Amino acid sequence: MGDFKDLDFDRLTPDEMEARSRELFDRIQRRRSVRAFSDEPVPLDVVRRAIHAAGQMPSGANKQPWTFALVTDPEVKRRIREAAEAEERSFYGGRAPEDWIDDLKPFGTDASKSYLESAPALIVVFSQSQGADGAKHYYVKESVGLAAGMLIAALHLSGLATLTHTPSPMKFLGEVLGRPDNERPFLLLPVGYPERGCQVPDITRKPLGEILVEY
Ligand code: IYR
Repeated sequence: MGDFKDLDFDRLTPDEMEARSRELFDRIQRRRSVRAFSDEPVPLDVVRRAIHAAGQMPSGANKQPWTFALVTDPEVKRRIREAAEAEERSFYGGRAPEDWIDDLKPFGTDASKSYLESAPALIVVFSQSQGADGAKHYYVKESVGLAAGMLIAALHLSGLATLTHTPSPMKFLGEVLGRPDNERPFLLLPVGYPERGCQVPDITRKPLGEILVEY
């Protein structure tokens, strides 16, 4: 057995719990994916801290099977945009099944991805199928999904907008960024401020009664 230490845990009063949970919900409820980014620079230490927060998530056997690539270099962003748009052109130009294209209509998306250059930062989340030394990793997708969710929440709560962008296939991201063979692209996250007058699709989330079953 490994070493153990005392748990650091704040026991809140019921009133504090109620107030905190309401505040968090009110803030997180307002998060929306943004596709029109201002090119205004963002405080990169805030972005780095959000990545650090993402890295606090639980993972299979605490292997922490994630790598976060923070891209601000305009030339690297341009290369990512070019490669992503090539994939998206083939997706929208015939590779995607008709019902998928229909499901995307409310979002007004197309193969043009100018936000990959206008957003001041891109974060590429990589999952590690195994350690750099060949060590076994467990529940990799689940672990990286947890970290990605925290990253999005942390950026939102820090005052930054994001988009979860998943060009398919995403293999080019590992190539452009020169990542090692044990890493697979999981998510591409443009980060920045919304463009002035930014519009978002008028969609809603399911009410609690539709997503919760209690026993
Ligand atoms: N990757 C494409 C298509 C796309 C797919 C889903 I599922 C979305 O929720 C949104 C877009 C694109 O980014 O345009």
